[in-house]
Amino acid sequence: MSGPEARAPRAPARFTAPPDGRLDASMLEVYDRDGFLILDGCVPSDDCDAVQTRIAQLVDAFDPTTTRTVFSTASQAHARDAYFRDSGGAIRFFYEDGALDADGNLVVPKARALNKIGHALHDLDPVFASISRHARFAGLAASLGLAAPLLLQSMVIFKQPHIGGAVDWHQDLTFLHTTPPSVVGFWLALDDADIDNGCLLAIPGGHRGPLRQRFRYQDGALITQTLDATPWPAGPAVALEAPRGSVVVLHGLLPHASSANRSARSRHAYSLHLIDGTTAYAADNWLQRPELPLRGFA
Ligand SMILES: O=C(O)CCC(=O)C(=O)O
Repeated sequence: MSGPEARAPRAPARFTAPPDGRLDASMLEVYDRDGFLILDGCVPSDDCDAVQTRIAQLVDAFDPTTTRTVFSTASQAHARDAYFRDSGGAIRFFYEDGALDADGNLVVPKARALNKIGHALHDLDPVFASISRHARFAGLAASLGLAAPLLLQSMVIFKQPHIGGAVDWHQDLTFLHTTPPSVVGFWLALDDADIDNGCLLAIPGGHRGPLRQRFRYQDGALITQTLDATPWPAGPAVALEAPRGSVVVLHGLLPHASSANRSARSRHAYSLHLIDGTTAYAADNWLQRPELPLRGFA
């Protein structure tokens, strides 16, 4: 299928976030139907400010000469680098495609060069630990039926003005596989996200289709294995426009993507992925944390 821009948007259902994160029957019905839920006003502005201040501090302290790893869902070039492979239990910085020249030098200031920071902010940084373990997220996880929620992966996604690249269509279970499937994403808009600056796109109901791929280790290499070649559903995608503070809940089998940021505005987001500790986490998943045990909300 062609890139994320190829699909025409239409308006998705949206709700005002319940303060304790506990979803009511109508919200759960929409989540079951569409595979996503937009919860407006979920995280107060002060908390978004605290997260953005912390991001600025982390970027300020980051020495850009310590890594050259570009994160690209198109080339998957990052998969070859130990810097990426070991990032499940660390706080690592990944560049946007095009941010480095052929000699590996930055062609834009470092604050505009980053694609993302990941993948254990929620365990290793106090500000991210606090936002991630807020009661509203614990309530959400409980409502969604996670019997023993574990916070697995966290990312700051920058989607920089003008150069922020597209994220190709994917299902999160591809990357964070459990048996039975349990991964769920909480995606927090730290800036207003809309069609012009590369908001999330999703295919409503697409979570009822099969898992298409797995991104996993095989003989020491990270590979993308096709499990099922069923194309993504043909219907139009929806643009999950999200004002700052909204949280989009994403089912692990939901096909989603985002287009490039062609605007002059940033589109920062914080994405947190949880699994159910009662399921089996695949030993060949890319993300492994041998030295940092997974924790829940306690
Ligand atoms: O923020 C984006 O553009 C993509 C995020 C995503 O795919 C995710 O959080 O699962």
